[in-house]
Amino acid sequence: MIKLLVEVVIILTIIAITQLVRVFELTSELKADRSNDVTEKDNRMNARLMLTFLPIFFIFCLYWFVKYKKYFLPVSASESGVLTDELFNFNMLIITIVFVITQFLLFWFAFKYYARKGTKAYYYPHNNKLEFAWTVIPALALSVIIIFGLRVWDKIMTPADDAHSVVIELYGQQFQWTARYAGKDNVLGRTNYRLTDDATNPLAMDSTDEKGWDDIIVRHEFHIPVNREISFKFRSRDVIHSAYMPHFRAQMNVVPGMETMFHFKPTITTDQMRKITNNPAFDYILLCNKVCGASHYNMQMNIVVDTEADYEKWLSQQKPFYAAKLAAFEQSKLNASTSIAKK
Ligand SMILES: [Cu+2]
Repeated sequence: MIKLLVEVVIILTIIAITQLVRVFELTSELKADRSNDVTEKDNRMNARLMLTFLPIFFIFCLYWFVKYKKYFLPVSASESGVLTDELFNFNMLIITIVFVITQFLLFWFAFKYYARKGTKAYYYPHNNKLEFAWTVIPALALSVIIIFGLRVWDKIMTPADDAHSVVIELYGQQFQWTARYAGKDNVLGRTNYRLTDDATNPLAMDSTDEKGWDDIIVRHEFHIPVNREISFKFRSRDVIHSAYMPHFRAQMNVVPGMETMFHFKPTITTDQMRKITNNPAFDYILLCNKVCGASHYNMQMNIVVDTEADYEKWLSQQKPFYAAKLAAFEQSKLNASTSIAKK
């Protein structure tokens, strides 16, 4: 009831104010008061202000661009990222040129054509040449952008050659990432979501698949070798996540019920990037870029890009998830071959 009364009061107040303004307008009209009319002097002043704002506006834009440049990403650390950057910069170049021209004209025209006594706006309804120009030029510019974009997309999204890549699965769940390496056979073992068990089988691996016995599960931080193609397979346990590795210009949706993929070749090791960015604490990072729940902001994992030797050393220190099964399997193979040799 109180809510309704408040609403009625608000509406009545608005009506009262409107009526008051109307009364004020009518009385000034009766008194032939012209103090509220826009004069040529006012127009001239506005025009000059427009001209003053023109350089101020461009200086303002430039200032913020330079001020926030430090928040830009450093150079791309992957081969395909360089292509993405080229595409992005090309788009930004076109946008900047159009922005400068249109903003300049906007302020300049407001200054040049302010209303003067005795002048009338020129009625100019149609011009074929102009119509042609502002249809064809943007169409050409868009075609170039789209063709350039499709070519880059094609190069980046062609499926990886898994046989010659390091195969890694990134598993997303609320709210953490887990990496699974394909192990010596470079093939990821089968999974089945029904087997998910946080304590014993967090990635829902199917233990009957031999290919999975050498798979390695890693949390908090994962390593990749420099200058090798890395083929990522993404899987989600619960909702849609998005694997985002900004320094490699890589992002892919991680969708429950289906496998998505992305591949890239890192070109700069973590140590090199620390020198480039002049930041000894720099780390590559994997983030979630889909708002996936309350702790989405904290869903991240460090990535270390190693030299080939460092990577092999790190990998040799990791234990396969089914280490015992693998050992037994290898032992049985060994026994079989020795028994064949004995025969
Ligand atoms: Cu997420």
